[in-house]
Amino acid sequence: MEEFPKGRFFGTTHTYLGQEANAVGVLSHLAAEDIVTSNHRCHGHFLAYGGEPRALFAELMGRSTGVCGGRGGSQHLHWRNFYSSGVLGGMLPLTAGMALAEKVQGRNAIAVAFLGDGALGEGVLYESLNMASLWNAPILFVVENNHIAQTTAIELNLAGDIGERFSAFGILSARLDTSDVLEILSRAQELLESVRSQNQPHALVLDTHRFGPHSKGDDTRPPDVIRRIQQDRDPIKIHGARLDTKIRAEIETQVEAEVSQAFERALHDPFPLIESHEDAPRQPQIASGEH
Ligand SMILES: Cc1ncc(C[n+]2csc(CCOP(=O)(O)OP(=O)(O)O)c2C)c(N)n1
Ligand SMILES: [Mg+2]
Repeated sequence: MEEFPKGRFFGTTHTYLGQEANAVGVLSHLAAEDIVTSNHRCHGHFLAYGGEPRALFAELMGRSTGVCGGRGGSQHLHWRNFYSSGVLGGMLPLTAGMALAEKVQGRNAIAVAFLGDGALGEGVLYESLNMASLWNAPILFVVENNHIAQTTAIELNLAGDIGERFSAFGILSARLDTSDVLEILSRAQELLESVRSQNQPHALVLDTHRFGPHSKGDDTRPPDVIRRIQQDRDPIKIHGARLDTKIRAEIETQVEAEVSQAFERALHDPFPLIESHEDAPRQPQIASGEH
């Protein structure tokens, strides 16, 4: 958010501040062959999946070492079995297809699809739920309900109940209103085990809060509302309070150093060659362990 106005990133950006417990709690249980699909708010999902901070920064900066060789940008990340798209709801039918393909081919992989409350207004979601349920595709749909879609509060755009949208298609759903990563971790574990063992879709609705603006400066919420959620619903504060003060400070120093180093290295990485356009790399060009 501080670097954006300096013109260092191309395109746009959507931070995951305030929602970190969701991706960490859910993705901690995944195996390497499992599939993750994500949306415009994908940076946090990508990092929780195990993506390299330097590759993410480099992608934002359009560098050849980026997640997609600098050509995808902030919203379009593909690495290993992680896929994101900025088209709201656009990944959901693809997730149904990918999960079904894994099942038909007799592999044990499952899929996790992240979507926001705003995507509940996309018709393609309901076609995807219908197919996923009918064909028993092993997917956990994770709705990150931060109660706002861009600048529109949920009260202004959502009729009815979120869980009932899933039960209408015969999909079981659970709902959690928490920013505590441990609560999400244990609930997600149960649901993912059930998706895997029963080979059918489930949903997890997480009531959460977005700390930053939708994108870069577009926040219409009153400052006192933002202050209150930052005070009460910060996953880092909630989980950090469990740690010994000294250990926490050490972890924070180490993480801050890793992030600044990743940023600096990306800043000095090369732009892709025009000639490489036909043959754009699909994997980060950073050797493992070098971050
Ligand atoms: C098909 C489509 N329509 C509109 C947009 C513009 N857009 C991007 S994000 C967004 C709101 C998303 O809200 P939500 O799903 O609640 O996710 P959040 O940003 O709150 O995480 C909109 C309307 C888009 N990217 N794609
Ligand atoms: Mg939202």
